Amino acid sequence: MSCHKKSYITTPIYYVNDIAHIGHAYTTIIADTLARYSRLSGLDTFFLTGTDEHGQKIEEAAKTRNKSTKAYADEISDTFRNLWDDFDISYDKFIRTTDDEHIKGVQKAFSTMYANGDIYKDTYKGHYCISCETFFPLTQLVDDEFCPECGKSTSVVEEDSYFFKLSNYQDRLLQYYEDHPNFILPKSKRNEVIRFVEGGLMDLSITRTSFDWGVKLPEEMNEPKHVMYVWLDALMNYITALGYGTDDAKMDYWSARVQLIGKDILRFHAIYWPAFLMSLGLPLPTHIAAHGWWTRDGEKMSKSKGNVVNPKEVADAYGLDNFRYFMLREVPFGGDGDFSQKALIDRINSDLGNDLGNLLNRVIGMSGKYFEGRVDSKDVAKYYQAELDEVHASLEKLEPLLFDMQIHRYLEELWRPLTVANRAIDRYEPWNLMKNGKEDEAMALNGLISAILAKVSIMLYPVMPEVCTKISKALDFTIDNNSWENMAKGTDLLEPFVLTKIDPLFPRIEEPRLAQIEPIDKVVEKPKKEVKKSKEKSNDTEGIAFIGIDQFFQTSLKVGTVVEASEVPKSKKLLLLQVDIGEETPRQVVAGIKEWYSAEDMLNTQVCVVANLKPAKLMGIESQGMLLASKDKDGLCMIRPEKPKTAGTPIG
Ligand code: ME8
Repeated sequence: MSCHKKSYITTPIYYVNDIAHIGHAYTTIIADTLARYSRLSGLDTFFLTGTDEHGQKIEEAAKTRNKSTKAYADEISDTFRNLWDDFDISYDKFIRTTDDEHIKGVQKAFSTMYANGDIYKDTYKGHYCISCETFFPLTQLVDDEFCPECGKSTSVVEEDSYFFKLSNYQDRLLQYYEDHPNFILPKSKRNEVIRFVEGGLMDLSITRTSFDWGVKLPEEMNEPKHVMYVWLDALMNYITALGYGTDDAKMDYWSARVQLIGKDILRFHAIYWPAFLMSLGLPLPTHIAAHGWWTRDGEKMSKSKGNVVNPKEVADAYGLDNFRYFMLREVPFGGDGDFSQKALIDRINSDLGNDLGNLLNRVIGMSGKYFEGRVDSKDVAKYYQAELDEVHASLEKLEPLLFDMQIHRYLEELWRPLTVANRAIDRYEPWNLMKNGKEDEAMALNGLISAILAKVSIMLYPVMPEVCTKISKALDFTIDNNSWENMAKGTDLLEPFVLTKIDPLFPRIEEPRLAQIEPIDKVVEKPKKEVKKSKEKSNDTEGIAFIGIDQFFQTSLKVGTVVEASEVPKSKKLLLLQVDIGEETPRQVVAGIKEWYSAEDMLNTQVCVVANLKPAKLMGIESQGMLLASKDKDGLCMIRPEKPKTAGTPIG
């Protein structure tokens, strides 16, 4: 292939505080799909993944397991790499932030930003959440203590620190977002970032002195006590992997085409990272694409919550390609998805089995019965031009959908040609064509169906490489840049060939294959303290934690009427409500519902209020109750009485 255009695709580098779950697999599988598509379409592609190994969180995780930090990091980093190898992830480099070249590159970046006047020394005083490796001002803490992101207790930090002049970049960043409307995908996330930056950027503390598991400052700084802030260190991996600061060997791959992340780390990638790059005088990536959460029973799956699903177990039980298809098809990119075996089985039986697998069986049956397996496409256009046009029109729409991160729509659109094919068999009835002596038409139908299967499997290959390779073998063609160019993008059909019979690709699944999806804790031993805590919680039968009726009645639930509603200034999530619950004065409730309800929507509506919760502060505002609501993949809705009730009426 003569095209040398470069394409660089990255995943986040994952923390080695615990092993991978399906959230990590999701990010990596999307990135792998993009990388495979890139290569198929003839781009010179470099795909990077790896592990993030410095910082206080890792140091503490190692300590609780009585291991040296490096030995612990080595062990967990290997589990990530082994999983990606098991999953045949087509990465070109697996970077570790403990690699020498990376460390040198980060130091070079620090020196360059310092020389450019973007770094100065001062004292940092504030709160730090170790779990999120993030500094928070007091005003953002819950109850003056707890992290607004993960709810864990923060610690007060006062130490000498170097700062990066992030505040200097506010205007340039806003200008950049405006000039590059597709920089942050999906678009809804872009608005969030813009609002945040408009709210004002504070300079960023980028070194720490209270621990030492990190990259040291460049020698010329003569500051042996300081180590780099883990996010500065980590973000630089995207360029140090290309040789930044050492041999620059692959820097011509920069800038990246797509940097894939989860929405938890959008701020770091859409604000800090571009500002660092501007300071270094390097171009910015084309897209920062942030996907949503995989949840379990509505809660974000996370290593620290211990509610995670082991991707290997799922892939072993249901097939790796099926699992890949499910993840990418089930959830619109950017939205959240609850993981369920039922949804996975439905996708396999329906989309894959009924639509795709069955079509292959039909063409195997048809060509076997009437033509001893032979397929010839010479008359396809003569008899089935309308069907071909429909198929090509669908295929043409695909590529922009993929790089716009509308992967579920890509797959949806890719299924249309399969519908055309299945419909053509039903409509033209090959058995009748044969009975009526229309052998040419029947053979052309064979050619049409085979061509559709070939075209679909080329475009599906990046998502389901193994299955599509099997289909291509049965249809005697190769999936590569040539067939992509000529058959998937172009209108070529298959050369005459003899179909090879293969076993059904998607045998029907009647029952869930995993009795219960094991929490991943079973695989890696948890620190003793946490195991005990989770045991204490579960005096349960089959996963349900029962409570007594008295315990239930300890919660005071009341119907309330919202009598005032406004937005909490500078908050993306919070509304401030005054709720009448039949007391002398209304209760002030700060509710995290602004993504789904405006203040106007809430005014004069009824809600269900937990009335005896200890008051808590959210963004410095006291909240004296909590509203009942329910959230699934389509969003959040309030729980309300079916008919109007007097404010203060008890629920129970
Ligand atoms: O944040 N659903 O590492 P991390 C979907 N080291 N994706 C999920 C997920 C879930 N429930 N949980 C995690 C870090 N992810 C830093 C990154 S990059 C310079 C440094 C995925 O191990 C998602 O991609 O906490 C998320 O952004 C990433 O794992 C966080 O991984």
